[in-house]
Amino acid sequence: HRETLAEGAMILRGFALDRETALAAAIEQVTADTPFRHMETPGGHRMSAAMTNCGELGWTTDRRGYRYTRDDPETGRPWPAMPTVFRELATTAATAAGYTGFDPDACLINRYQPGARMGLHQDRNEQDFDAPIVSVSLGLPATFLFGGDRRADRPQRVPLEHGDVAVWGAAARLRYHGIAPLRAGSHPFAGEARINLTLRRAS
Ligand code: MD5
Ligand code: FE
Repeated sequence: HRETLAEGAMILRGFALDRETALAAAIEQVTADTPFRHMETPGGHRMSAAMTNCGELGWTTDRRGYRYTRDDPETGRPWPAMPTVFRELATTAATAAGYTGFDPDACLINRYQPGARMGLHQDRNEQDFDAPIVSVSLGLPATFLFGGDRRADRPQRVPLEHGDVAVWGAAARLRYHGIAPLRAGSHPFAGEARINLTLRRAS
């Protein structure tokens, strides 16, 4: 079912569950080719979530800054193609949330192990903010921090579970957000981890 968090922000509970098997195979295929790694922030900190990408563009960070690249900086090879199941799930979810014509060219895959977190931030590295962002939660549950238009706005705590799909567009596209430190546990889909797919139109 569909839950509206705020203007432009919607959670489709369990929306990814009927594609679980295909999603697991696609994640395995991408990460076997292009493994998760802990990237470095411009400030010199190692990110606690491990990341990899697929699609034409991949989000990366290092000492030089945050950006999208066509090639994996670790290997110089293009990021793996975006699996059809990712693209179809993203466009179907966007449509269900009221955004037609979403055509993602970038999928960031985040892996959170117990204790990993993501501090409050905005997603601002994309060319235009008109396209929504679709995120797919898999494996261990997490507490999503849904902030406001300013970093200082106290975030709302929203539980996200395996199979939930969130669509962030319009007025929610630039809200501050993050993930609280992951609690230890085990889930049949991903073992002792949460995996999040973040599908975006970067260019
Ligand atoms: C995650 N990832 O659960 C989240 C899912 C990231 C990131 O935040 O940048 O890798 S995406 C959540 C999101 C995106 C854009 C806007 C809003 C939330 N929002 O308005 O709250 O690993
Ligand atoms: Fe984000």
